[in-house]
Amino acid sequence: MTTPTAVNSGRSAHVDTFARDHLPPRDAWPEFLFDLPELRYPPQTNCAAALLDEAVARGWGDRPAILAPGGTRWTYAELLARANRLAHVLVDDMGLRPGNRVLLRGPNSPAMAACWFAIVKAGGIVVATMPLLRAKELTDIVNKARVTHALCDARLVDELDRARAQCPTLARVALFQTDAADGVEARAAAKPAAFANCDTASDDTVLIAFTSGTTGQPKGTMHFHRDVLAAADCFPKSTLRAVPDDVFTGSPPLAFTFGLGGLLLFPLRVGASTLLIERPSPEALLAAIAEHRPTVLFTAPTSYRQMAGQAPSFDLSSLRKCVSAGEALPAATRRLWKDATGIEIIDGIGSTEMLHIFISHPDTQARPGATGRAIPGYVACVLDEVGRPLPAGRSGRLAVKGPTGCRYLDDPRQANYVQHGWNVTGDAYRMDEDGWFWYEARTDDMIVSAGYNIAGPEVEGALLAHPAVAECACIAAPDDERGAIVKAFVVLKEGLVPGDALTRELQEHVKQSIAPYKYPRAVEYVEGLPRTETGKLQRFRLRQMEEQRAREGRDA
Ligand code: 3UK
Repeated sequence: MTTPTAVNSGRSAHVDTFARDHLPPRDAWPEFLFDLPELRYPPQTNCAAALLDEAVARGWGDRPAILAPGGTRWTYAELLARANRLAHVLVDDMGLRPGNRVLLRGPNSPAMAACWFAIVKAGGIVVATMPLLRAKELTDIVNKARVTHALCDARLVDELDRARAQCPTLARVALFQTDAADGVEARAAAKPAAFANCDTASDDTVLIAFTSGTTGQPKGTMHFHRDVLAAADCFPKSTLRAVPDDVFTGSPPLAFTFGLGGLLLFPLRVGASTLLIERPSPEALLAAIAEHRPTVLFTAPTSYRQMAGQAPSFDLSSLRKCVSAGEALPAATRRLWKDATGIEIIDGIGSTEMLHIFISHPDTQARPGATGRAIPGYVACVLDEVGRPLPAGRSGRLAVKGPTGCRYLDDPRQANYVQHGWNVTGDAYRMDEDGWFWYEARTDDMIVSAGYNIAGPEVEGALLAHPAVAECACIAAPDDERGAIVKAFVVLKEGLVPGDALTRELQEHVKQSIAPYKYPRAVEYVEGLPRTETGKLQRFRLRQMEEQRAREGRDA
């Protein structure tokens, strides 16, 4: 369906119309903003051509594009040739038709990056999955997106094999990172280095990204070729201010749009390079930074916190810019990283629905505890219960609009995320007089105790500033008298022993730092906290555990 007034509508190249047929109805889309002239892409746009072929045409062919520990160093021209050969494998050998969905599965690696571009060049739709997903989760995704093809890292094929019996649409699977004769690399070697890119419309779907970490059926978010370029033309240019000599690195998987943008699209859009690390634990990341000297780092708040402790043993002097997203960045973590490296972290909130970051700040201006302001290209506000914008200072639901936005694949939850043309992220925020946004909590993580609204992350922020606390999570625990109380789950720093005296000290510390009524009335010491593969704290798991305990307590 193309409406004559729609911006950027082109001729679809999709012969397989599944994606177009399962977009939400037009009136359920958010409003899109294309005020910045650089965001008006030609009606026929293939984002892989824009990112790779055009980069080489621009004269960047000999610049480094993809790096990996172990010595891989591909130039833009080499990456282009590899992606082209792989695109031939997909089209000539595997029968890929424009609009088909291709599962892409592997840890961050040069081969994974080349496969991503190959799928896009051939007009396929990338459905990338986190390396740790199991057969059940893969099955749900394959069936929801009616995936027809898969490119899978040979080391991760077992779970995919287990899923296949329940995946009737998935007809063709090929493996990469293998020497096998029927592997992708061997087949690609016999193909030409040139490929005629699929002439996609700027509003053809190019990726379906599944959301991570919450309960319920996974939601697929659909993004167009133009969305990918818009994400790459907003945050990296206006806020990160990346330059061609930058070398990016970090931890988020390419299957998470935070990682796809930060570790692939953004560096290539500005002519920079990216160092892809397969197992980016805090230690591995620190070692890779010391050895390969990247300048831009993308990772999550907990990773910064863990790395800060070990930073003195590594040479991190190459780093210029550090981006944090995925969860709120506690002021204490911002401080630790600055003390360890001298660098002011760039916080940014993004979401799978919005594709990437929409509220952030340059490293030259930071307000500890605040996420930032709407970045150029986006507008944001705080809405009340009925969808009216609230004045500065009032807390409510964060809402945003810009060149990217939420389009769920065939999902009634579209009406939750998109209201009155706004994308409503599910976060409780406050905006100040200067347009800075202050994070409070996920709307469902708000703690209501004796009639007070308490944001768990604020209490966590206070606890994290205590020297004994390594990590913590604050949730609502059922309480007969108050409805709920704030309960803190605390992981202590190595060598420290829990006890009542410490609990009283932590409680006192919170009362001294924020409004006393917010202090955790219960503290439980734990060895670790439940997190998603993308590093997000799963507070709902702790909440469910407490609710279960309360039920058992009543039954006993
Ligand atoms: C939370 C934050 C406070 C917030 C993401 C950057 O995280 C990403 O996508 P998801 O779909 O989750 C979205 C939700 O995560 N969040 C993310 N960043 C922040 N909360 N401060 C932050 N800086 O609840 C949001 O609604 O997994 C992040 C780029 C791409 C992404 N997909």
